[in-house]
Amino acid sequence: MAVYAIGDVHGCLPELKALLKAVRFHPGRDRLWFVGDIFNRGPDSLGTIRFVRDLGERAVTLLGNHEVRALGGLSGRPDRGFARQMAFFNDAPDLPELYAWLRTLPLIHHDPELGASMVHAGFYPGWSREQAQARADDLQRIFRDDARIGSFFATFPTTFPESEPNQDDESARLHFALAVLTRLRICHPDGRVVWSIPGESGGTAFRLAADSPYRPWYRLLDWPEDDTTRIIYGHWAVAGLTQYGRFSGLDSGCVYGGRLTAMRLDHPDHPITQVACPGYVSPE
Ligand SMILES: [Mn+2]
Repeated sequence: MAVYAIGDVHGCLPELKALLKAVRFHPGRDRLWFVGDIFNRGPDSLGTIRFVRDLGERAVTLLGNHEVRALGGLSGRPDRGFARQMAFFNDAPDLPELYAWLRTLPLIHHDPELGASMVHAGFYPGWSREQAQARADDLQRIFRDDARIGSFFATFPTTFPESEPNQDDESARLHFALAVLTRLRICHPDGRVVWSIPGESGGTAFRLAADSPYRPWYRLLDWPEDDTTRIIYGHWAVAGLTQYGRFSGLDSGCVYGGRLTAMRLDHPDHPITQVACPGYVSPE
């Protein structure tokens, strides 16, 4: 059995199929880990969601910020981005099934046997592994609960604090946690989150200069009990394929004309596999 982690697909179904062919993915034997953001921006979002969903137990798929935006929109709080970018959902006769599937997806996947963990964007440096997992579990319970998902997104803010809100504001804590797990890229050296840099456009930006006062989140994470666990993340297309110690950033900008990346997890020395993409959209 081979296990492959795959970077942000963003609706690039032809490239995903080419990548699976390149690694000789065997559906009866192998497993896939998707780092999130499987749809939006690329040429076949609905096809990609259905393809990945139909892999069933052969794939683990995380919620990325695009899946989260879809959950907000489909649960009754379409923001501008949802209305502008995700009209394809209106054309889906199987929308109820797709929405139901999206609501089951986790925010963190950890496999102790394989010695690997995956998150879409990153972990807040102030959390232990257990604290990160507890918040992800709380969020997943909300998304699966018909009575709670609507109000969670109805009160979802557009800006977030630099540090985790204190314990008596449960809703603010979970909003912050969701933003961190699906959007984090950089922090102040003391671990406070930097959500935007003045003068930079945000979104896909954050190409950190060598003399930047900020740090990528993974350079601040100190989980000594897990120093052998590899951590797989996506979301940072501008940084491209990144290897920093035990951290692997797999968003290599497929939909922007970069590549789609597969990393074999059960054989750490196995070379990375990539397929090129023609570039369906320009970075924002
Ligand atoms: Mn993302």
